[in-house]
Amino acid sequence: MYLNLFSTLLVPVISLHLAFSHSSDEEMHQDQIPPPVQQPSSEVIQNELKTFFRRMDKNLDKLLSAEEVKLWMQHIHDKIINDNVDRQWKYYEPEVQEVHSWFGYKPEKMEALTWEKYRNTTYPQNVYEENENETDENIKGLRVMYKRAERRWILADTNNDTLLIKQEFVDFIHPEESQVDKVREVLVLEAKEDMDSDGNDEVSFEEYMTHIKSMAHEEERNDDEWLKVQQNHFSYNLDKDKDNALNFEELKEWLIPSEDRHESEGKRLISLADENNDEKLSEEELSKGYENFLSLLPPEFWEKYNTAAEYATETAKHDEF
Ligand SMILES: *[C@@H]1O[C@H](CO)[C@@H](O)[C@H](O)[C@H]1NC(C)=O
Ligand SMILES: *[C@@H]1O[C@H](CO)[C@@H](O)[C@H](O)[C@H]1NC(C)=O
Ligand SMILES: *[C@@H]1O[C@H](CO)[C@@H](O)[C@H](O)[C@H]1NC(C)=O
Ligand SMILES: [Ca+2]
Ligand SMILES: [Ca+2]
Ligand SMILES: [Ca+2]
Repeated sequence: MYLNLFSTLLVPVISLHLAFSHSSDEEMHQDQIPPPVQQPSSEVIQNELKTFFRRMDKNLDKLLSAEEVKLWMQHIHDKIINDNVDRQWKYYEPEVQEVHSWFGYKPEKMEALTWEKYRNTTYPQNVYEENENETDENIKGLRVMYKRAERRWILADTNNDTLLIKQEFVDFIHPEESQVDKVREVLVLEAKEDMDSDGNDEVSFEEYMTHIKSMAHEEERNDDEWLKVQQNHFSYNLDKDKDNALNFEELKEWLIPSEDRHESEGKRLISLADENNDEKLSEEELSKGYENFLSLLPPEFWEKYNTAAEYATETAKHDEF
């Protein structure tokens, strides 16, 4: 459940997918997101990790503590979020206009984005101009996303002026980062809508398994051991009141854990490679267990490889014609 590293970087900058790249589905299944098409070699990764080891090791004791790993993960995470918001904000070309700030009485000149411009730029016209007789399944699917976007927009628009300034746009794109409980909860609503197929406002065990299987790889779906792990996770960790269904609160605790995810993830990462059990990582331990630490590498590192992969895909596409 750590950051959405690969999916954030893999998809083209300007796509619906990216605008919703923190949709609950991906939040839940990040470990199943495929790595970049063009994988860097293990030597390259190990070297890169060594460089960052020195930057992570704040107190220069040549060991990484859980706290140091946590701070680094926060740093990488913030960078990914900020880069993503910057890119999208630029793409939508917000216009400078007079905006009422929260504190001042006078309007300020600021960049702001209107819903109409966002909508027109993101969706085809037949998505937002309702036609009750629409038969195209693709359009129907986009309408669901459109409605969600509308709901997010209203929640993110803190001063209710229908415009989003950049600060509000962060909540729109990344509700999970919001300081506002109501904004974060929109992810729970979206997940519930995805999974609750009988519409009784809860996610039953069957609905949960159907969803988890639909997100999994073929081999996993047919692996009894894997199924057992998912079932146990539901029963022992998620379904707190043991009524065999997930209510809103249970879904919320799953999707937006109240504990500091960087902190628990830092401890977990260390435990994966801590051979001498001192609860710290040496450079050697990091290097040996490098496969566990891909998420510690910054976005620029992966971008290099994705750009190459995208180029290859583009070239292949052109070759078809
Ligand atoms: C958005 O598209 C509609 C047509 O669907 C058009 O009438 C309107 O002027 C457009 N607005 C902007 C801001 O582009
Ligand atoms: C949708 O279909 C109904 C019945 O076929 C028809 O009466 C109605 O005018 C149609 N609506 C639109 C917007 O095309
Ligand atoms: C905006 O609207 C919401 C919901 O109607 C309300 O709770 C909130 O206080 C409003 N905020 C401002 C700044 O008017
Ligand atoms: Ca606003
Ligand atoms: Ca249900
Ligand atoms: Ca329950």
